[in-house]
Amino acid sequence: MVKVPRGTTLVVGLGVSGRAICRHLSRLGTPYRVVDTRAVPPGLDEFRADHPDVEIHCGAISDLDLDEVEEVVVSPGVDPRMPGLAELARRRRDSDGQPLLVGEIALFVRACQSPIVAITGSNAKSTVTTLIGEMARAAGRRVAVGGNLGTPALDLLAEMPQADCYVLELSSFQLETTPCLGAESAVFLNLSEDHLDRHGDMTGYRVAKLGIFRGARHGVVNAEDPMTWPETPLPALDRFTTRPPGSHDWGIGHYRERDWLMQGDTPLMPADEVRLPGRHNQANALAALAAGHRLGLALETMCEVLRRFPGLPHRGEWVADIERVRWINDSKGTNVGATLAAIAGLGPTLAGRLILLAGGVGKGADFSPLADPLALYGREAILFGQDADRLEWALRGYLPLARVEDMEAAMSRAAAIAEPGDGVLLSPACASLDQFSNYQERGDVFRDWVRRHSMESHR
Ligand code: UMA
Ligand code: ADP
Repeated sequence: MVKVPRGTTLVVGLGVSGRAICRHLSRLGTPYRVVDTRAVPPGLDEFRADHPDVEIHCGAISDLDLDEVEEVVVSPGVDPRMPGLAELARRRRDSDGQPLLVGEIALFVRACQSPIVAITGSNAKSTVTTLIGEMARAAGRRVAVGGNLGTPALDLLAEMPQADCYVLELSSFQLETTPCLGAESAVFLNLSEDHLDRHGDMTGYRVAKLGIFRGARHGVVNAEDPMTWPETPLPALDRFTTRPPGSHDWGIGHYRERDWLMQGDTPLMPADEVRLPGRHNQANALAALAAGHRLGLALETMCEVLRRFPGLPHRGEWVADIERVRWINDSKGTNVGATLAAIAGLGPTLAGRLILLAGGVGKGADFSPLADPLALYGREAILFGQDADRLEWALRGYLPLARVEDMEAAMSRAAAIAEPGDGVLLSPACASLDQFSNYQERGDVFRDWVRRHSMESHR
């Protein structure tokens, strides 16, 4: 057994977050070692070259003697219930009684001097995080944006130590290892099935997400989704809905013969002037407004951002219209809730029918909620990847299905069967890791293929 000496911190994982944790500890001058359960973690040689003095153990955590370890800081992709960690996760430090095992966000909270706006939910985290960041920037604030999206949280502290506020997208994995976040505003957008392979069931998943409210001074929750509501009262709470709002809520009401975003009975802007398409994105806009309002950002400035923000790549991204067939890249649709929103957003706008490209790693989800909307709008679902069988069982009898080897074959088939007025939607309801490095790569492959196909059709 390799002993981790007294006073030494153990970093678990050498991925994007793990390397950011190491950089942070190096800056603090905290002695640390690294373990990664993979035989060859990505970027190992580069890390060794940059940190020649840091000891790295590749292999089982149970190979280490951690009796005297100072603190264990786990990467988000590492399950704190895994063998070797589960027992540590129950222990407290002798020095201050704090949990012995924490995640990167606990270190962030310890070091951060400015207000934190935190955003979680099963879907729309990145969109709302980016919107709030853009709103704060437009209002002249020095704002740093990152977390589960973009720059790892701990690197933000080094890049922008004097930020007026930090806007962080946080996953359930990050929240479950954060003892007290203490956010100025904590936004919980929605909850639908995801990551059940890690959290066991919806209760475990929700409990992890509720960690966003620990120590929060203000919350923003979805009035239509009680799963997002905190279990214990917060000092202040805002609610958003896509229905006419209650007196203090943010919602959508009828005014001058149009739908408007409203705060209580005050109309803010016509809903169809929000540049992001679909009702789900209007909900996202309202959540961002509520959090921005808490920060004291002017409503007018925030509405201007909503009028111009074009959305992020891979989230309902329009790629091309080819011979009157619309191709949409929603590769970030990695769970059933996101794919439902994409179908509900695109389906009613098409003159023809929708062709869905789906499949990959299902993470234990139930795919049956996709059946009815696909029966309503779908021409065919083209299925590929590890959980194609499970998708097929859930959808059989509701619309025509095709099974193909991979996404490229799915795109060829979609091009062959699409009729003018149809839409081809890549919204896989699954993670990509069986056939791609990540959802970005999957979306890039889709986008490149569609652009090539578009050029060929113009020749
Ligand atoms: N792994 C091991 N052994 C280890 C360490 C990691 O097998 O010792 C595996 C994990 O099980 C996982 C993979 O390596 O399959 C990556 O895990 P990681 O914790 O090293 O991941 P990072 O590279 O640090 O990236 C993480 C987030 N990934 C996860 O939570 C899985 C990134 O979110 C995030 O952008 C990054 O930190 C910066 O904070 C990605 C993600 O998919 C986009 N997040 C999930 C989601 O959005 O649904 C939660
Ligand atoms: P996250 O960071 O939570 O994954 P993103 O903003 O990246 O969120 O969007 C992820 C997926 O969720 C995309 O496929 C997007 O089209 C879809 N989506 C966006 N807003 C909503 C919403 N309010 N409800 C459900 N799905 C949504």
